[in-house]
Amino acid sequence: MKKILVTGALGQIGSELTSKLREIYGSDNVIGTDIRKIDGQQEQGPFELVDVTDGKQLFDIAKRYEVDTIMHLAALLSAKAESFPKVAWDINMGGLVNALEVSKNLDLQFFTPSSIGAFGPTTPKDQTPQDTFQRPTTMYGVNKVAGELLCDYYYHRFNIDTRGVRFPGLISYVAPPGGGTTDYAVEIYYEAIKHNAYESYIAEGTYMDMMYMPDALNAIIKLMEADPSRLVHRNAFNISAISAQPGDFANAIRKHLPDFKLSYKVDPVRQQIAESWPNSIDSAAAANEWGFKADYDIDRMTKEMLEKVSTKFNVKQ
Ligand code: AKB
Repeated sequence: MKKILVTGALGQIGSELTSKLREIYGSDNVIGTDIRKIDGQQEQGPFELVDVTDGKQLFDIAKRYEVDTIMHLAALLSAKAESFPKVAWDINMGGLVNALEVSKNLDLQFFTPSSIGAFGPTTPKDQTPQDTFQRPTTMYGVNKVAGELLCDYYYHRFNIDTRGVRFPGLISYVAPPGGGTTDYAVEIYYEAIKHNAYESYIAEGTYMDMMYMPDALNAIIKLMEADPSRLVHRNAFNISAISAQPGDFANAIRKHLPDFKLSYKVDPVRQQIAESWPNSIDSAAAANEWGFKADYDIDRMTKEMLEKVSTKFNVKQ
């Protein structure tokens, strides 16, 4: 029986992952932790306040609940990390090494996400291979590459069962992302429902990889349950579903809201980050080693996002 501790459990991935894990493994077997509480969101199962930069606190909670797995999600995203690089280093690297140390000391299975942010301007832009140049130019990217290597290190050096994927921009309607470069692809749906218009901070024609949250959650669970003997790469698997630029979202939205208007007011910081990332990535290694497959393309995701966001705001489409 699995017993899983999730850090960053109230974040964009964490809030949905925690609920899904509770459905699969039972509410009492999933311990949500976060640095904050949000009323009404931590009541569905065990929840503890944990600051991941405090290694002892994380260790004590993991030990008290006798968990066998850590899913470490707590992190600052790319744009926020660019505004506060030293804080990002402390949280992203300090939190990761603490979570890996807890896994080593208690012999836990370990998951943490890397990102398309681990690539940089010298990486091949289209169908970016699994193994390629990684010279990112952002603090977030530096953290992600170092994190990928650190997870490999804990596997080789201490035999910790570390696993991970490189997430593209994740699109969801439950909890908002915060401080990412790909956040526009979530905001566009909220603004489409509220105002039938969106002003994009990412320029027309800037492609990035994206994925709908249900595919991301399925990927985490499938990778964690995969037969270890099949894993050649353990950490940082490329996974991909949708390669899109702002106009592609607008066109998909117009199939449901024909008068939807998209305009642009480019944010130079996030635009520069976006331009340093791939247009699309090749997920063949994930498909071959553990059967990764995405179910949602942009049209299927858009239909569902518009329905769910309308329901959330009680708007009739
Ligand atoms: C971000 O934009 O920072 C994240 C990511 C791609 O890692 N969504």
